[in-house]
Amino acid sequence: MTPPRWAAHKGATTAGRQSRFRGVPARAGTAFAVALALVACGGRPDAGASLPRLAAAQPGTLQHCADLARGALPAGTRLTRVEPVPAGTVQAGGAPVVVPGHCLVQGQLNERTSPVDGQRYAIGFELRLPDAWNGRFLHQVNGGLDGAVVPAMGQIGGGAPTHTALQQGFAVVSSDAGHSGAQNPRFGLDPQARLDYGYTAVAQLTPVAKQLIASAYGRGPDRSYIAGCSNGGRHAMVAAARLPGEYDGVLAGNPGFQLPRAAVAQLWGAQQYARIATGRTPAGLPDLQTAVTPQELGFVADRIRARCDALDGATDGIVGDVQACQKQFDFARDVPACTGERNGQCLTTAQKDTLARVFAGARDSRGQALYSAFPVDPGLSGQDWRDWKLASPGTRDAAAVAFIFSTPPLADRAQGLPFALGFDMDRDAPRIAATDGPYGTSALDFMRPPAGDLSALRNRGAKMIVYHGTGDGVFSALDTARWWSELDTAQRGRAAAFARYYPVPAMNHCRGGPATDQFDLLSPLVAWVEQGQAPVAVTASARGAGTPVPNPEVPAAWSPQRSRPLCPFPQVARYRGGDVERADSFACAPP
Ligand SMILES: [Ca+2]
Repeated sequence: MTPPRWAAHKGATTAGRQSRFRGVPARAGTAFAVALALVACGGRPDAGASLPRLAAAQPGTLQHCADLARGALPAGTRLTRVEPVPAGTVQAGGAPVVVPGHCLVQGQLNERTSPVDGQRYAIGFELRLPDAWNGRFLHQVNGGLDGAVVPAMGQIGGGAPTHTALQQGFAVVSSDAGHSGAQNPRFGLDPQARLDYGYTAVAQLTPVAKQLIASAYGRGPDRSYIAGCSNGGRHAMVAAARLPGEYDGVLAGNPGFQLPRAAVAQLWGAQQYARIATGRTPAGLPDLQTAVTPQELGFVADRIRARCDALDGATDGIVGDVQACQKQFDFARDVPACTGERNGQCLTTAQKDTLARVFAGARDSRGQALYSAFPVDPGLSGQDWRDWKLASPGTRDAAAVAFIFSTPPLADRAQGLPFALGFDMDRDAPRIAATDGPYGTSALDFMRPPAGDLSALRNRGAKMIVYHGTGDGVFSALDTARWWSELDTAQRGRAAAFARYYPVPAMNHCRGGPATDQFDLLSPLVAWVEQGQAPVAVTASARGAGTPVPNPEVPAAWSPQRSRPLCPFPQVARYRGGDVERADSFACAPP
């Protein structure tokens, strides 16, 4: 097979990169202030003091829009739409979004016909270039199986971000990662489309977007960022490892950085829940929705709170010390077993065993871990958690494993829930690490960040923020904590100098759950990269009743806009007295 095409781009952009990324030493005074802040919060005083500081982005003004299509375009690029958009409100994803005046550019990159499946493929993209530019570029990386050019608004963050990156003046690009939605999941039959989804679409679009930005503003971006959640968080983590020279700031939310493993674990989970399902689907298969009811999961969440809520110093409905809770809670001991009929206030022994097994993590018949354990967390009462555990395995995960992650693809098997329930954890799971014929790269290799300690990213002065809802039903926050701890070990205890991980207690997959899920981690990332201000506590708010985009899972007992500090792992938000609804009554403290 041909080598990944991004390799050619890498060499081609190196020369230009030297002049763009001007590292300047951090001023002594600021470094001292950062050190003080870190000491105050239990960090290391030397963290980051010796790393270069990248120059702050400077504003610019849009010089070209409609005429971009008539200028010289990057190789392999065809623009399909270029037009100015006046300031106002536009529909994006079925919802109104306020936008500044900007230039909308849509196009196709690397249009081709697959020699394997005969389908037409391209990397479809959209670039939104604000008239008043802050000098920054944001690559908005998207979720799921990709396949849609999500409007390039830069809606980055947890639930309902208050202001988009486009509104802040970023030039934003978004793509479908190399295939259309109609090609989901069958694009996995084409080896190049697999690679594009894994990492080559981001790698190839990055220099194209920068070149178009340079044409539009008369200069390229001063600073470049990449941000996304879920599979988008994975894209961001992969870019940190594979493209350390391209992005100055990386924001990865609920990252599926081991997506093939997590998807296999989803199928394994379906098999566990199938054993305790009491109902049948119309097709006669186990109805996973009957394995455990929402009321029963709410009851388990209450039992987790009973053991773990107070560990952070406040009995406030939030388990802030998620790590400590893992040692405190025991399904067998802490969840009452039903003595009669299921009534929502007990679990059967089989249900308790199943939940304990699912939280402990998927294993093959020899006991080898297939993925990660999951943190016990009251976020399991969220609808999103339930959807991932009980609905997704027979749809999204089965399709992804069959067509995209298995080598060769398992296209001839019965698909959907039968595929999930029939997937053999000993014989089939190793297919995610296999290569065969035209499929010369395994799913683990094209989906995961390559192994390494990210020193190339660190040494340039780039920064990375990762966040993860601890009530995520599909990607485990424990796996992300493990990732950060291993990075910290590889960096001799100094990973916090350039990479920080923020767990979001009880938040589900990217948003939702009984959580404070509204936050802005992009602004702290920019301040860290460009001003040397290392982030510590970052305030998150609940979206209770009456807020602009309410989250119905915010408990009625909470203030609708309850706030909490998010703390860099392994620190924990501990109560220090005062109004329990306010973030400033809590402080980030060592575990
Ligand atoms: Ca608490």
